[in-house]
Amino acid sequence: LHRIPHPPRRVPLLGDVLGVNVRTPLQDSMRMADRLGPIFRRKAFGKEFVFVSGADLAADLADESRFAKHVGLGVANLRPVAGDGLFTAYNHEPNWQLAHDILAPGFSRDAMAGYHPLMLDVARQLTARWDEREAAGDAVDVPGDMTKLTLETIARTGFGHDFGSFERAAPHPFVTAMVGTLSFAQRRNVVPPLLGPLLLRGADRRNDADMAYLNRTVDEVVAARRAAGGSGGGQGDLLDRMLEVAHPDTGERLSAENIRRQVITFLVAGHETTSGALSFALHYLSLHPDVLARARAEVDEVWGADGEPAYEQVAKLRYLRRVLDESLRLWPTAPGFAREAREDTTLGGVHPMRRGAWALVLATMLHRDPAAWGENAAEFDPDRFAPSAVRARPAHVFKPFGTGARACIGRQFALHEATLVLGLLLRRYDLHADPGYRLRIAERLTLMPDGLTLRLGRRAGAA
Ligand code: MNH
Repeated sequence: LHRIPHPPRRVPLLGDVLGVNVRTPLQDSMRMADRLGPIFRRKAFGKEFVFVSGADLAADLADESRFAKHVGLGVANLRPVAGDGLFTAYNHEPNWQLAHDILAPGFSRDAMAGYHPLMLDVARQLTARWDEREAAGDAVDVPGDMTKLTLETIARTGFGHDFGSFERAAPHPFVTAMVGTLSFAQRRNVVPPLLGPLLLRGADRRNDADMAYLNRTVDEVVAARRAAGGSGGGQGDLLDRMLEVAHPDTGERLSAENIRRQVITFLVAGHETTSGALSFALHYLSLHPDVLARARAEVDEVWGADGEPAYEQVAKLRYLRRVLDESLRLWPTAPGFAREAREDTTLGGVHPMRRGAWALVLATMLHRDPAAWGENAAEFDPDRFAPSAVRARPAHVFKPFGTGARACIGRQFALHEATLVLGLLLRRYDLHADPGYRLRIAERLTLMPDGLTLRLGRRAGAA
């Protein structure tokens, strides 16, 4: 460890707490990475945490033969909510492989094509709302509306459930409870374990109430499906798979308790990060009229000026996909992931790691490493994702969806949904940024552009 730099002034017992803000642990770490380089450590309450932000070291951590996902920090703090659900399961827990094998076909091409009409329905609820806003001359609350959209999308495609988000002025209580548990899990990282009971007492009680609300909500969704005896759609959604499908080799099924964990996992993991990705993309589009014009010209060309896009027409929006990738590069909405050594090994040929030792990859900084992205890495430029530019870069430098066997299972789902929605919005509206807005990042394990609003114009003649 002594080879790894750390901040200069350390406080006895507490560690590297100087200049640390409990609301922005990630942005604090980003500043430390700027000062301390591609690998550094932070000490908190007697424990050392190693952060990796350099492209070479992150690429080494992507070696699946020597490293695996580590369930630590924020992810570990979510265990009380998500238990051994896919996202929070330890690698050795049998329910990970079982659930992975049962649910993976729910993200196949065929499955996605089946979700497409439902995604369109939800997107049309959004444009109906935005039409009203536009007509009234009101700005739209971008993260708020994107969260409505993505929550409805995962709830309806995955679970046949309608939260009625667009019929409400305030966020659905499920969202409030979820944000509460995510923020609580983040805060537990920055509060000393011994003081936790004292400092978090009120918050603890609120968190218990939030978790109880989440459990109650998913129990109702599952009970409704059991009572209906399956979705009856023939297609089979994620919930049908959880309830009815046995493992192809072992014949084993998910337990009722594990299904509860999976439903919470998918309702949360399936919308929060996509909402942020859409919000950041809209922010950058509103600031880059040239990029917006090019993306919109592509939509007009591939989709035409009206009519609903078919499933296959979404992936054809190549340039719009680059806009999304570039937004996820600058602000990967799941901003980091942890990797542990499977055996004693040496990271990057320099740093010895014992079996089980782990490091957190700061995706936000990996995505800005000048060695991989050039000196202008902080600038928004979707052409970085043109095929020739991608080929010219080393592997493993773009990781918004994590890496290896435990990478995001919902990646295609998120990309399809986000590209579809951005295409529909660009075709229909002009986007006007608030000239006074400066990007602020809200952290609650995931990232969101805080307070982002846009004014809309209706584009003549476009659906
Ligand atoms: Mn998703 C894992 C990012 C959308 C469901 N997701 C991960 C990981 C990252 C991630 C990073 C790996 C975390 C780790 O290594 O500890 N996910 C995203 C982003 C988006 C996203 C940036 C949107 C943009 N995720 C989605 C969607 C779903 C989903 C949509 C579901 C419909 N994600 C998951 C699940 C896992 C996961 C489930 C855990 C997979 C596993 O460990 O097997």
